[in-house]
Formats: sequence, C-alpha cells, structure tokens
Amino acid sequence: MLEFGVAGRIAPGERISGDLEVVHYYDGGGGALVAAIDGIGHGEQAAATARLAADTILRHPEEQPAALLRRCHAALRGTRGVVLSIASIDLRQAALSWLGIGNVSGVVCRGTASVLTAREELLARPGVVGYGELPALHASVIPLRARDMLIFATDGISRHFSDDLASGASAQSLADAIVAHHGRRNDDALVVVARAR
Ligand SMILES: [Mn+2]
Repeated sequence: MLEFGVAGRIAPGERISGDLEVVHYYDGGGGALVAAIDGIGHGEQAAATARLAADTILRHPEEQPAALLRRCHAALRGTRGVVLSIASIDLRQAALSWLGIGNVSGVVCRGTASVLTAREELLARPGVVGYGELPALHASVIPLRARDMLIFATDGISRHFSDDLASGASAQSLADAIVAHHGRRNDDALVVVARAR
C-alpha cells in the first residue's frame, strides 16, 4: 500500500486555493490515482475548474492517465483550463504510469531506509488542459519499489524542492516541509507525496 501526504497554501488575498489534489484507491486497492491540479488563475474560478477536473478523473479512476487527460480536456472546454500531472499506480504490478500537461512538477525518488539514491523526473508536455489542442499523450511507466516516493508540486513550489529531501520523514511531514521551505509567497501551492511501503 501507499502512505500519502498532502500540504498546500492559499495565495495571499484569496479564500480558496486553485490547486487541488486527487488521492484515490481503485480496483479494491489494487491501484491508486495520484494527481496535482493547478487551475489557471486564482480564487473561486480556478478552484471550480480544478474541482471539475478532479471530479472527471474520479468518475473513471481505473482508466489510464492519457485517457483521463483527454476526458478532462473535453470536460473543461470553455473554462480557462488547468495544468495537471497524474500518476496511476498499479500496486499489484508495482508499476507507476505518469503523465503531465503544463508545469506541475513530478519526481520519483528512489530510497532505502535512510538514503535517497536516485530520482526520475516527469517529462511533462506543454499545454493547458481544457484550452487549445492537447499534445500527443504518452504516459511513461516506471517500476515502484518499497520506499520509493512520488512527489507532485505545483508552480507555487520552487523547482528546487527535491534537492534536500529527508527520506526518513513521514509522507505528511515531508509535504509540510516542502511547502514551508520551498513555497512561493505569491501563488497557490500544493504538494502531494505518495510513498510505497
Ligand atoms: Mn500556480
């Protein structure tokens, strides 16, 4: 199974974040969806668009990331759109399939009990989900071993967030620490952490 952590911050002057996470088991716990969504703009309108994307994903949690992004693109037509990165984790096969449109960062840190040994970064495609044309969508699939950690961060988090991760921390304390140390003050921020046990 997975251990999850979610942390975020609302942009100054707003009452609601336009960033939204999806953390959801499907197939009786055989799989899990993890996504970080950043609604374009701020406040209520961005939050509503992000909610629409999350609801669209949650209606078909068993589908692959590319299919889910295409569903979101259709559902969000007429809105300002979102950028989002999503991972579908097959827990029986210990495989993670991920895909991103826009600038939500994604990294998988390979870890043992005390040392983070390597990382793989998500190569997200440019674009906006719900606006214009989607680029060709090809999820990449990587193995997920025990202690490996998936982290998604919206652009309210500095790009350098993964430089100094402490692998021993809980997923939640890690998410909290990333927001505290790498959050930008002028934007909504969201960090989603999923660690394989
Ligand atoms: Mn943002």
